[in-house]
Amino acid sequence: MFDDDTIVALATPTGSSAISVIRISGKKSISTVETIFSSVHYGKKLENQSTHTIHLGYIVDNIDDRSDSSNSSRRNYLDQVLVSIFRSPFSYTGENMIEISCHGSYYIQQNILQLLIRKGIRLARPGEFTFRAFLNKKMDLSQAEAIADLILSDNQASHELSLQQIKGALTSTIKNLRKKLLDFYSLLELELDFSEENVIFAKRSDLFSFLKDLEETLKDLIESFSIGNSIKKGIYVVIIGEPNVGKSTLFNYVIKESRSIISNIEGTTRDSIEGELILNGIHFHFVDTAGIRDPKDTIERMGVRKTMEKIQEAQVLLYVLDSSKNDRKKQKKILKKIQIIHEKNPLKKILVIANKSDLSSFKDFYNLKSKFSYFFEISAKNHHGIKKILYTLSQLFIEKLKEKNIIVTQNRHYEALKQSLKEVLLAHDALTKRVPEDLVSIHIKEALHHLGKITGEITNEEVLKNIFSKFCIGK
Ligand SMILES: Nc1nc2c(ncn2[C@@H]2O[C@H](COP(=O)(O)OP(=O)(O)O)[C@@H](O)[C@H]2O)c(=O)[nH]1
Ligand SMILES: [Mg+2]
Repeated sequence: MFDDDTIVALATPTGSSAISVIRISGKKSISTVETIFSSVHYGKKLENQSTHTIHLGYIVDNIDDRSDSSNSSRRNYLDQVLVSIFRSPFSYTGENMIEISCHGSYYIQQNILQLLIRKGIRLARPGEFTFRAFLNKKMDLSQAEAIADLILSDNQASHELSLQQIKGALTSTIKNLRKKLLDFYSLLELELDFSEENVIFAKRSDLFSFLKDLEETLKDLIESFSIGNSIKKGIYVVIIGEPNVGKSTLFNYVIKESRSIISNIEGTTRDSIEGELILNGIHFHFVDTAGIRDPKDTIERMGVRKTMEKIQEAQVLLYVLDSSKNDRKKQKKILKKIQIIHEKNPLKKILVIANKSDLSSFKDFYNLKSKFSYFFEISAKNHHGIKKILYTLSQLFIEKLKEKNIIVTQNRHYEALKQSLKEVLLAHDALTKRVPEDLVSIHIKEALHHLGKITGEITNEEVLKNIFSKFCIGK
C-alpha cells in the first residue's frame, strides 16, 4: 500500500456516457500525460502550466516524434479531451494530479488507460487516491470513511450525515475530547510530581466533575450511533397485529404497490414482505408480517416465527388492530400483548393503529387511546389517516437528528468510543477507591489511545486495508 508509484483509474463508471474522467496521481502524472497529449495551441507544454488550469487538446498514441510533421500519418488521434492540472500539495491526494475528461465510450476509456499503463503508470487499487490523501494529511481517517459513505448514500439524511463528517464535525469533537483527556492527564501528573510536598492542584471534586463531563460527552456520542446507523442503513418499520386487521392493506398503500395479498381469509400473509419508502429524506424499510396469533399449521407457524425475528430487527413497530371488532375483553388482551412487546423491546417505538375506522361504532374502544403516546385512528381501505402516521414517523427521526450536534455512523468509531468510555469509567472507579494516581492515569492513556483510532492518529495496516478496500477503484 505504501509506494510512490504514479497511479491511474477511471473515476466515472465504465461504459457509455457524455464524458468520462480518468484520474492520475503521483510524481510522474504531468510528465507522462505530456507524452500522450497534444494541445490545440501548438507547442504548449503541460509541464509549464500552473495548478488548477484546464487545457484543450488531443490524446495521441505514439507521438514521440511529434516534430516530424511529414510523419503525421503515424499519429493515432484517440479523442479530443480536457486536461486539468492539480499540483502538489493543492490536489485531492496532495500529490501532482491530472484529470483527463474524455468522451464516455468504452473504447476511448480503455485505450487511454492502456496507453498510460504502457507509459509506466499502474492501475490504482480501490480507495488508493483517498488513501494517499489520508497519508498526505489532506483528511483524517473518519473523513476518508465518510467519503465512502457519501458515494453509497441513497437518501438525503445519510447524505447529510456523511457530508457533516467530511467537513470534520466528528474530527473536531474527537480532538476536543482528546484535549480534555490530556488536560486531565496533566493534572494527575502534576499531583504525582508534587505528592511529597502535599500540594493539591485539583480538588477531588473537580477531578470527579471533569470525569463526569467526559463520560457524558462519550455517552452522547455512543448513543448517537443507534440513530446514525439506522439512518445510514434505513429504518425498519415492522407492521404487526392479529390476522385480518388490515396490515397488508396499510402496507400496500404506504409503499404504493400491491405486493401483499389482501384477503379476508385469516393467515393469508405467511411470509414477511418488504417495501421501501423515502420520507423527508429518510429511508424506511416497511415490513408486512404474517401477524401474531396461534398458528393453525406448520407454514403459518413459520410465518409467525419470522414475524418475531422481524420484531427484533425493527426500530419502529406499527401495531395494527381492528377497531370494529373490539370488546372490552379483547382490548385487555391487546393491551397486554403490546405491553409485553414493549417490555421486551424498550428501545423500539410502538405506534398503535386502530384500523377500519369506517366500520367502527364501538367508540368505547378509546380507552386504549390514552395509554399510548402514539395512537392513530385510520381506515387503510379508504386511505384515511395514513398521512399522519407517515408524518409522525419522519418527525421521530428528524427530531432526533436535530437534537444531536454530531452523529456517529461507523461501527468502527462506535467500538472505539465504547472502549474509551470503559477506560474513563475505570479511571473514575480507581479515583473513587483512592488508588495511586499513576494507576488512574493508565486508564486515561488507554482512553486516549482508543480515541486516536477514530481519527487515524493511532492505526495499523490491517485497519487501513480494511477501510480502503471498501472504496471503489478511482476514489
Ligand atoms: N372496512 C374496512 N376493511 C378493511 C380496512 N382495511 C382492511 N380491510 C379489509 O380487511 C380484510 C383483511 O385485510 P388484510 O390487509 O389482508 O389484513 P391482514 O391480515 O392484517 O394483512 C380485507 O378484506 C381488507 O379489505 C378498512 O380500513 N376498512
Ligand atoms: Mg396480510
